[in-house]
Amino acid sequence: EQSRLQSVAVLGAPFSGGQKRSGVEHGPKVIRDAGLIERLSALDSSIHDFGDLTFSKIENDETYMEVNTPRTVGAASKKLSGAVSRAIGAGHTLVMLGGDHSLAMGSVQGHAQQCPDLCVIWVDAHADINTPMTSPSGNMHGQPVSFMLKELQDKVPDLPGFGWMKPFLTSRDIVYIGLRDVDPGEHHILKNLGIQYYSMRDIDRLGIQRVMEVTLDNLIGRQQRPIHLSFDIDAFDPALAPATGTPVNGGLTYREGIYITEEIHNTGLLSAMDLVEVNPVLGATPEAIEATAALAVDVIASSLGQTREDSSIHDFGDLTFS
Ligand code: HAR
Ligand code: MN
Ligand code: MN
Ligand code: MN
Repeated sequence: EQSRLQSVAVLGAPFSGGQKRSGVEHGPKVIRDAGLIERLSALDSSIHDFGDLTFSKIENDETYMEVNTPRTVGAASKKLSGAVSRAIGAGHTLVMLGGDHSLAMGSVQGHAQQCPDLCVIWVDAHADINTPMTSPSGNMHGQPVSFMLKELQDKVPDLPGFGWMKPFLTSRDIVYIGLRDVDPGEHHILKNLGIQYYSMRDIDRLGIQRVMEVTLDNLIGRQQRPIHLSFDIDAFDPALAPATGTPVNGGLTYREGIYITEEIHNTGLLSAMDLVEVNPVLGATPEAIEATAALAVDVIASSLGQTREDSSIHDFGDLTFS
């Protein structure tokens, strides 16, 4: 009997155009420097490092309907989408290293090109579901989900740079975990569309075990389908992940975060993931930067099968009973 080896593709997206704080484009480098590839190589899968995408500068990218740098963000996500679609099409499980969270438009859309029935688990302090009209900042990293949802089609204007992007997800295909900083317009959308979310308060009430049980039951209880995990490092408490652009107090503990990823791995359905918003420039000390990057590595390794119970596979053969 031949065991099928899972094949994992790692793709860096050094992009910061979805928000205003520079440094998040160095995320892929610091996550790799924290030993990502070595750690993944110890797992039962084959690792293909696809390196980093390069994004070209777009001149005169004026604000459009109060959205900042739409052409830059649109072009970056379009490029990422193509690369993700090719990697998934070639049979890999895809790991995207951001970069800011606007990139999820590209990664989820590219994934959906190959897997139209996918579902999304969005782990984040923020809902990232502002439309250009509800956004308080104009930053596109706070808006990616609104561009994906079919139900919001009429609420999202055609932006320059986004001709390639048509909504492909319904509000029943996504669940949020970790929310604690949701804008009024976002809250209105979540309630209106009946989108399922588990805030930090819900995790306090239910416990992370129950939250994952209900999340997975709702997304894959009736039909098995590919999972896209979009993990924003700011879901964690800032004490654990200080090097990020928009930290919010009261976040996930280490154990809650790792429990989420272990449960997702155990479904056997993880097809692609994003790890975004690691910004080394915003770490106060080298230790703060290293801790954030090491945490990102733990999240990815755990999503791909690293366990807290057994660090390696040992075949002890069979006992014999006389
Ligand atoms: N909701 C705010 C906005 O739209 C802040 C979004 C922030 N950031 C992220 N994404 N890191 O999760 O501007
Ligand atoms: Mn986010
Ligand atoms: Mn966030
Ligand atoms: Mn496994």
